[in-house]
Amino acid sequence: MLRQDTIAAAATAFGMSGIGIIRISGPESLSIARRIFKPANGKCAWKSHHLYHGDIVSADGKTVFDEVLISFMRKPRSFTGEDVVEINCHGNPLIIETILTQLQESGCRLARPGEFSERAFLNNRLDLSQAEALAAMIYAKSAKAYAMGLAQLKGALSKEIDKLRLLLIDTLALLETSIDFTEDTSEEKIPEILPQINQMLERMQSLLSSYSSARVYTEGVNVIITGKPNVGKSSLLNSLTGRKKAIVTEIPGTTRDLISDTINLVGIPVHLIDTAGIREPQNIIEKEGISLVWESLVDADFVIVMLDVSEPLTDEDKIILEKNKSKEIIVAVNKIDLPRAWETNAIERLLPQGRDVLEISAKTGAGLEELKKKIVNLSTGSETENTGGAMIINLRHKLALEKSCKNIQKAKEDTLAGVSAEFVAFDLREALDRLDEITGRKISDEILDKIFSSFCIGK
Ligand SMILES: Nc1nc2c(ncn2[C@@H]2O[C@H](COP(=O)(O)OP(=O)(O)O)[C@@H](O)[C@H]2O)c(=O)[nH]1
Ligand SMILES: [Mg+2]
Repeated sequence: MLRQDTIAAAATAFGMSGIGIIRISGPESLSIARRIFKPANGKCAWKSHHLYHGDIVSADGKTVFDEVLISFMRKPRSFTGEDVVEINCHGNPLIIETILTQLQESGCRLARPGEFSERAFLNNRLDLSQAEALAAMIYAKSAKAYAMGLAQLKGALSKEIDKLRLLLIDTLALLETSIDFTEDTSEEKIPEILPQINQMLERMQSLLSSYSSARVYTEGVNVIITGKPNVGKSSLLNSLTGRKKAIVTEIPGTTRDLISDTINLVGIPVHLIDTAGIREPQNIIEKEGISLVWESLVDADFVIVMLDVSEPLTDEDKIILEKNKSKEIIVAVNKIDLPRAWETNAIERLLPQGRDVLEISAKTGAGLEELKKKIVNLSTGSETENTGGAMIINLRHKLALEKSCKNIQKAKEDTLAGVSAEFVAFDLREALDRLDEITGRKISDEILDKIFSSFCIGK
């Protein structure tokens, strides 16, 4: 891959701000910067990692475009590992556009999305999982997701993968000696590799199990609010979010579309989805609305089934409880501010074992704190095992690790079945390749392109 050209892009978001930063990387960074930068005091020593004050000017020096601070970071001590110049200009897209145009006229090419990170990776400044961690941090929607990205950037995952890699290489080495020196395969004796294999499997499985708990913080959980019409589903959505997103009326069947809004509960993005009330539909619109509910239930991490305590229970309530029996549910008995038509023990036998019932009022807010706590508890139910701070927060990593784990599992079965060492070694080598995809030690250009092109420009 030819990487001789010099690239430039805005590193800060498009919009008005105090300052905006333009990043330039490549062998010509400094000479290009010299052409368009006029130091305030007439000269500039361009010492590495120093900040200089001056103007960005046209090539003939006659037009001033902005007053800036500029810095030069000599390779390899820069983000990309190449010569890098950063211009701190004023944060207006018009100014940034103008400076980028000047840079292009002076020999820079506009960077593709993720190209700075890609160069950092190709110059061994970061491994692939760390480059992806940067993206995860930038897109993090909660403090916890951000912290997990940071841990990965600092190498928590890379270290764990490296440990697994060394174990694999040691095991392969053991196997390979037996392959090399045994001529007569009938006498081949597979060395004792099961302890290593078991250790690897154990580490991999706990790493894999971290994914579902990490996902709770990175992507959040989908919580569907369901129940028959008029039990207060839309009111609950509005009370929990503090916004008036869903229309609330006393007319049953008001909500038809799925209405969703996200709240942050102790770092977990909780996507609440209000739905049409479930009953025998009265018209085609309501019918469509109700079929949307059944479809959305498939994607639900869990379900809040709402009941109205001020009205007698009906078959509709029972059907809804019955249909959600196999799911993680929270039963919320609403309208406790009104006189009761039934007592909570009336529904206990309708529920699966161990499900408790929360009493709330979407109107007064009673019980909503307990409801939030319950949502958090259910979301974080599958707590992480101890993986030394390493977590899998990225689907690509999870899939690669799963494949690697499968290969090792196969190697284990073959070992136990007394299959020839060569076959076992083959599986272990496959497992190693999958691990190397995570850190990018061994990965196709095509996959690399795909990963980096999903990053934003200027990263
Ligand atoms: N008193 C009382 N009324 C409620 C409560 N929750 C909802 N309501 C009323 O019940 C009716 C139906 O509420 P809505 O949220 O539209 O129910 P949905 O059809 O399940 O979405 C409205 O008139 C609400 O004001 C509550 O906790 N207490
Ligand atoms: Mg509604």
